[in-house]
Amino acid sequence: MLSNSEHTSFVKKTASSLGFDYCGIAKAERLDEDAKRLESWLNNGFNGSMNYMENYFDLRIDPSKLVPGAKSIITLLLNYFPSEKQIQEVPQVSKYAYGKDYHEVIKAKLKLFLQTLKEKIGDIHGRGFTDSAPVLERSWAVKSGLGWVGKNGNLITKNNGSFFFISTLITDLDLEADDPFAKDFCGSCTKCIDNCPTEAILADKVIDGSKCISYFTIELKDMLIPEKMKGKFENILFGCDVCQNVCPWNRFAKPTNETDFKPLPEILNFSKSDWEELTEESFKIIFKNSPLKRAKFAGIKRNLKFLES
Ligand code: B12
Ligand code: SF4
Ligand code: SF4
Repeated sequence: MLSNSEHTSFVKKTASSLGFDYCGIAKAERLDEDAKRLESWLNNGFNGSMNYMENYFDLRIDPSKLVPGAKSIITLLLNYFPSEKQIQEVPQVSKYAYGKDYHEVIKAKLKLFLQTLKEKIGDIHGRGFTDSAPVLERSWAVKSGLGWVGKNGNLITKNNGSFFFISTLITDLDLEADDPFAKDFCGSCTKCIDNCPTEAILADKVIDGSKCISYFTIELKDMLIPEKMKGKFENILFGCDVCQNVCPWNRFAKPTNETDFKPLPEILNFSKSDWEELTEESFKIIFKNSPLKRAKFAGIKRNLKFLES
């Protein structure tokens, strides 16, 4: 039988062999401090119309409610920083959405991860999540020692910045935990706050989700973008990277090795009129496996219209 430390190094090796850029481990425990932050965020209505954020509060703060007997949270980061970018003059798509939908890409990796652990270690239980369940992913990433939450709300790594997806594997396997990330390297910088086009970044790392361009362009289903936001989006079509683009730590971002995140040629090459002339039929074919399908064709057209008005 292998020791905890041998299990831990096997977990880290498996993470790297599956292409994850970072892997950290935390003891499974209730997130009491985060519960207070989440409660206040919800009480302030910062979730806007994202009603799903109000559901399963208990599960969000207690991993053992998602995996009975949970002992460890494995947090994995996957870099999505692209090697090629859109030119500035066309409607902008957030970098996370350049390639294949990360939910699908990461789900497949997590499945394989768990299978590999079971083959090596035996009858363990676990569930992998990325954005797919009530899990406070950024908080676990800090607790696993991977980085700090910046003033822009994002998890930032000291070596490669913040253009990473986070996923977690909650398991009943006992592993050696990493030290939580205790420092904060934002210092006196306020670039993200100063540059956020809609003043969605508040004090103490709180983001008013209901004012974020990412929310308006992706999450606001079947609704018009409020008039008072007119003229604030510059030429942002889907998602928003402003608070990450201006962050000095993202000077250290390196292009992803994940071939599934290779940018769709249409995203790199579409002109403004290509977006305007896009039909629903072509949208469904081109963006079949893309995060853009979350906004649907109607959402993309609404966003385009909003930029013109
Ligand atoms: C709802 C949501 C949104 C909403 C609301 C944003 C928000 N800040 O809450 C909207 C649609 C606006 C959004 C936008 C974006 N999102 Co989003 N989103 C989520 C989701 C589903 C839930 C987040 C949540 O629980 N919010 C509630 C607030 C209260 O929690 P929180 O932001 O996570 O903050 C916690 C920690 O920061 C912690 N915290 C703060 N300070 C400290 C200090 C310490 C010491 C500790 C331990 C913790 C801590 O306190 C909070 C509560 O615990 C997560 C996936 C997930 N399941 O976690 C992705 C997620 C946070 N989003 C992600 C991304 C990539 C984005 C965008 C960059 C996408 C884009 N380019 O358009 C933007 C960034 C906007 C921003 N500046 O935050 C990534 C973040 C990756 C990273 N490096 O941080 C996640 C983790 C998805 C993923 N699986 O990769 N998102
Ligand atoms: S993603 Fe854009 S709108 Fe949202 S907080 Fe960052 S800069 Fe502001
Ligand atoms: S822009 Fe500055 S303040 Fe904002 S997250 Fe980056 S380092 Fe922190």
